[in-house]
Amino acid sequence: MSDPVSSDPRQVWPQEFAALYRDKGYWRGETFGEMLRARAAEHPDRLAVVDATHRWSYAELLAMAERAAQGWMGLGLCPGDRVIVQIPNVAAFFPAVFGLFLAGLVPVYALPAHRQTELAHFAARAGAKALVIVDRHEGFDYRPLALEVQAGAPGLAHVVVIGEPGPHLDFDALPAAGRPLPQVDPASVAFLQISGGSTGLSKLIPRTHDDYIYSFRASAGICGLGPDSIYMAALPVAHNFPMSSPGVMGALYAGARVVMCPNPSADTAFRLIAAERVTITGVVPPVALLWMQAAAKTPHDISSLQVLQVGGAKFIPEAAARVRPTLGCTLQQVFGMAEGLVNYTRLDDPEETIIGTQGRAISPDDEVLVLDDDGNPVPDGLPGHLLTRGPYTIRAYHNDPAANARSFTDDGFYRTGDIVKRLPGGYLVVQGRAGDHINRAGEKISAEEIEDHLLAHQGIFDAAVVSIPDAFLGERSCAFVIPAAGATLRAPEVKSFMRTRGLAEFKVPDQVVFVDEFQTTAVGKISRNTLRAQLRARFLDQGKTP
Ligand code: OOB
Repeated sequence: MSDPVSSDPRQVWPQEFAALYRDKGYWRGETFGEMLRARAAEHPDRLAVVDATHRWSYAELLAMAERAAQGWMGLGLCPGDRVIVQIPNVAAFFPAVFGLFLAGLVPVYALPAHRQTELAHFAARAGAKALVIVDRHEGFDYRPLALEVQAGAPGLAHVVVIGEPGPHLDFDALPAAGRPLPQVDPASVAFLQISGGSTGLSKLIPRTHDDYIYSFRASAGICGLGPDSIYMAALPVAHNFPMSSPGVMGALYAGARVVMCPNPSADTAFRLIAAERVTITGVVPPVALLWMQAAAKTPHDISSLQVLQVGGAKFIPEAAARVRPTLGCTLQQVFGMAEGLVNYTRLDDPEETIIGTQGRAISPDDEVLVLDDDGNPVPDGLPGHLLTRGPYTIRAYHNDPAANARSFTDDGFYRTGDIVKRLPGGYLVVQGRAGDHINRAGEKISAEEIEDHLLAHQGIFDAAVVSIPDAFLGERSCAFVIPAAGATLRAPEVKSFMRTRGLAEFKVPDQVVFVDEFQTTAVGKISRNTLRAQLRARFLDQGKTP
């Protein structure tokens, strides 16, 4: 018997909510495996997934996923077991992941950028039994990394490689279990996704078949996906945005075609848009800025693109207004979070709504509260804290009581940490964040996590990491460092040290500023949040530039 995915009773929706969401037809008792089976039965020969070297129909994808499911079970994995999936934007993502779903196994989606420290944390927190990787991608070899991870994670019994396996197991050669596939409960946790979060290490987000399928089925409708749509995944597919808003899963639900783009550079993406006649894709604001710049000079015909979705971080109205003139397509702003709630501007909204807001929620039963610091509702048009509850927003993180106590109210609302204004009609305008994380080009970095790594340096007495506005990235990270007595430190040394910590490269501070002390006006101890706010203000007052 495998241990349960979660023992936290808060993780499941209270009975009355589950009944409501089923009655309203949001939760339809469908699983990921059944979804793929249904599409393969309806249109077996239609192309489902394409990358540089593969073109697979729905029937082929299902056959490969069924074979993979047998392979996963053949390893001795049991329904409910967690498997870390670190696969970049390649077609092979789908047979591997749908194989896990069919076998009742639970993917834990890591980003290609994650390294030993992050993967070890996921392995421990999820109790993962296996890790699946590709051999190499974009010049990086994932096999030595997997060895390192395995060395520090005793429960991680298997590493499976798509491609040349090296010292690990070959995905294509896993022996079949030869048993029937299990029945999978649609109310069970289908996968765990990674939260950026403000405090400490990433939290794991448990999403059920029922709730997640609702979110991307409804998203596919809102984003106008049909069988003729061609969706390109330009951001790493492990992210909730390209996964489900409507993302690759919404596209497969709609019987559309998915194109896997290995990186979001304008050259790679435009080449694929032209070659595959892509109709819709989603990017973060810095990528949108690069694409708008590149569009004038590109040799590629990108006129098939009908919708460019932009989300993950604030897209300023001045940039938003340039999407249609430069790229010739409709902008859709997407404001979402891996914990659940996703807002979209609608494709037929007036231009000023598309440019000036971050959209409105997917579901009529998304409960959206905008509250002041004391928890009282604020009138429309004024900023407040965004809290939410609904048919696809989690009620708790996986195996993390402390984070749950902080992030959820007693009546099950998720405290998003975002400051928003609500406009009539439910449209939201994001104003900023209450918490301390850095939203660096859509990647969320916890200040606390980075500070903990900095403090591991012997030459550092204290450190505080803050976000600094950045014209391109939206925000960049700045580490204020007090050197230890007698230590002589330079910024490159601090950055090199951070690179030895086994972290995703995007977590290395963009800037390091040395200070003698953290000037504080308050007496005694002040909270880290206050300290960071003071440092940010001091930095901005001085008008420092990188
Ligand atoms: C998406 O998901 P996460 O989990 O990586 O990050 C969520 C946070 C939000 O709480 C907010 O702080 C920020 O990212 N955010 C935005 C935004 N979209 C996300 N801030 C301003 N404007 C936007 N449009 O980032 C995500 C998940 C699903 C769909 C889209 C984005």
